[in-house]
Amino acid sequence: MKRTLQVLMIAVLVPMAVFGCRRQDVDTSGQPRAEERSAEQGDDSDDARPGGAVAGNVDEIASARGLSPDDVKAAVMTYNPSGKMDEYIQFASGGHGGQMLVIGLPSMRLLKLIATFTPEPWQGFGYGGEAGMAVLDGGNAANQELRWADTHHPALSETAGDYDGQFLFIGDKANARLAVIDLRDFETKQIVKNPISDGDHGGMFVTPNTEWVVEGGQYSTPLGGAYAPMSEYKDKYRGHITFWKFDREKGRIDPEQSFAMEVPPYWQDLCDAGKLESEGWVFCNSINTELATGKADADGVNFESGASQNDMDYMHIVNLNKAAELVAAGKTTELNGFKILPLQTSIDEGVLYFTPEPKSPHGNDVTPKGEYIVVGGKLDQNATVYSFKKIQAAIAAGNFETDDYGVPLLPFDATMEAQVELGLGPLHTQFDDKGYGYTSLFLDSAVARWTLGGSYRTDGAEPWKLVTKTPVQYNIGHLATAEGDTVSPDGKWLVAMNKWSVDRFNNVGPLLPQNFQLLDIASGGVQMPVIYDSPIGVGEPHYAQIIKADKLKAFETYPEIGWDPQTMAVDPDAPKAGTESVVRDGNNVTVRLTAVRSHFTPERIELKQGDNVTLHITNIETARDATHGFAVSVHNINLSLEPGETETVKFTANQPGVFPWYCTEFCSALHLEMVGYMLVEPSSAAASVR
Ligand code: K7E
Ligand code: CUA
Repeated sequence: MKRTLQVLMIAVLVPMAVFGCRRQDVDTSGQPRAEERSAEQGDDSDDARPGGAVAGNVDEIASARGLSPDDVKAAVMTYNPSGKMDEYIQFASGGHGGQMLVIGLPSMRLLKLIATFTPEPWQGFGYGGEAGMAVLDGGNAANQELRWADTHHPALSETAGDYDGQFLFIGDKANARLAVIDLRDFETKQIVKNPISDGDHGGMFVTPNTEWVVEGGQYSTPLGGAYAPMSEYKDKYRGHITFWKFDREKGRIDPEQSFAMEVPPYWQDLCDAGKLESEGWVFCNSINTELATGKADADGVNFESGASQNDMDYMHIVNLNKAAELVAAGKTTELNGFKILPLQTSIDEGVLYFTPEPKSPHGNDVTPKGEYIVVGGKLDQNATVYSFKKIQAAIAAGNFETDDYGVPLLPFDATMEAQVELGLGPLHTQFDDKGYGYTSLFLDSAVARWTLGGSYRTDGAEPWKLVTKTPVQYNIGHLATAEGDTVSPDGKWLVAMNKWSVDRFNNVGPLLPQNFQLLDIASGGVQMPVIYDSPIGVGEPHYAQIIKADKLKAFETYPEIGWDPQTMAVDPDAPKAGTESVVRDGNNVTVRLTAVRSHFTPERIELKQGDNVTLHITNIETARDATHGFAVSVHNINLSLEPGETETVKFTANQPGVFPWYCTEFCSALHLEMVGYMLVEPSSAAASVR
């Protein structure tokens, strides 16, 4: 009866009051039907497209807007009319926004921002929902609640070296943490804090079957949070490369099975996992092999020059399979309950080698078949290519000296395959399906395309040679090509992730957005034109990966009513329609709520000041996009309940008064009526005055 009345009310009220337009029909949800929605929007059109035909012809419009034929081509290549999906999805770090960006290619439209390390109200992440709070708290340091991150390198899970579309990992450089996102619902499921270090940079990179997620350190400190003065830098400070074990079944990192390698106190930098030929090995570049300790008095040397004295730093070459065997055999020590493979053990057992790399190295990218490693140099003009075979030969021949810590140092000439002169400040390299490498040139503000050698060259072109450069605007860091760091790059699209945008966008004040520029690397012959500029105004992204969209198989709604996204199963305790209740046991009150267009059940919660409240709420909708919010005024509570989802909030009703709660998603015509009241009766007359 109640339901019938509601439907009736909606049918009467909606066309009059809300949409106020003719030919409007409604279904029981209070929404216009899809066919009518598009017809309504295009009143004057004779085609099915919203907005109808474009006035004037293309040439006139282009000329009026001052667009060149190339501009028009670029527009046609990137424009998605309403309803057309993108072919690729880019997962980009959101930099110090602590989030992940999901961007469609080639349209460059921002599809979503995934709340990761930072509370985010739209997704109800970190605003009372127990699951999200637990995820965020999992990333706390010993004595500090952490609520932001500097995200650098996302890593999509891989199967046999190819993205499988299941999971996404992202590292936090500021606090040495790692987050796991499940791509079934694009939600963050786990954050883990490195127990032995508070900083990293060389993560996250996965091994070809995602057994391990690699986190390389950066600014060395005494491990485990110990104290030592900088005068004891050489002896007491250490770097780390941490290997997190991923349990794909559970969709979680297993810290118990994870371990860190102790390495010398150089500043480890980017890592990459070997693949195919080099599978089982990991490579990390490093800086500050000078062991600079900075300027704190007149005699000191600042890091900027102190850590740039040497012509060569050391690539770290790690036999991960061997390291894992040693860990399994118990050859570890423990620090803060975490397994450590001691440096001396790695040296004795042939787990760690170095080879020199020029000149303030950065970037470390394994070629698709795994036989070369490409390293940039921030103060160099070459990309330096190392051969995995040559590295192995040098190891086998015992062709090495040792560094100051006794780590075998393989001679540069013995491991280097080629140096490719590209321009100033080569950083990061990606690949395509035609045997080319693409390297970002920070100082040049350009993207270089160059020929790989060896088995990649079947076209007779000269190997290891610059082919072309495209200027980008400006100061490019990473770049990403479609599946460009997998065993089978697609050879389409390149996104230049530029640090500075300077004059590219309208002035929005002194803090400028970054600039993602889309380059067409597939259809322009030798040239790689920039065809789209996309401002990124939420933090400074570093790396991104681009996956074929059809590999992603995300839920459209949660599979069943009462779904707990944390366990990815139905919560047996989830409120369902007809089981709603408010149950008091002393001063513990359990509230079981449901939400559906356009009401909560129940709509009144009567509490006494001091009650401990546990509130379970289920969105019992099954329709796609029928999300409801749940926000309680001045309690810092806001949930986002996607269709089928169950959430739990716990709080103490300390504050007497009357607190409306309401749905924060405009879910239906009577969304404003989707409200409830929480009444908290004061414990005494005095307490009722605020
Ligand atoms: Cu070059 Cu953190 Cu990968 Cu930035 S790093 S650019
Ligand atoms: Cu539910 Cu608005």
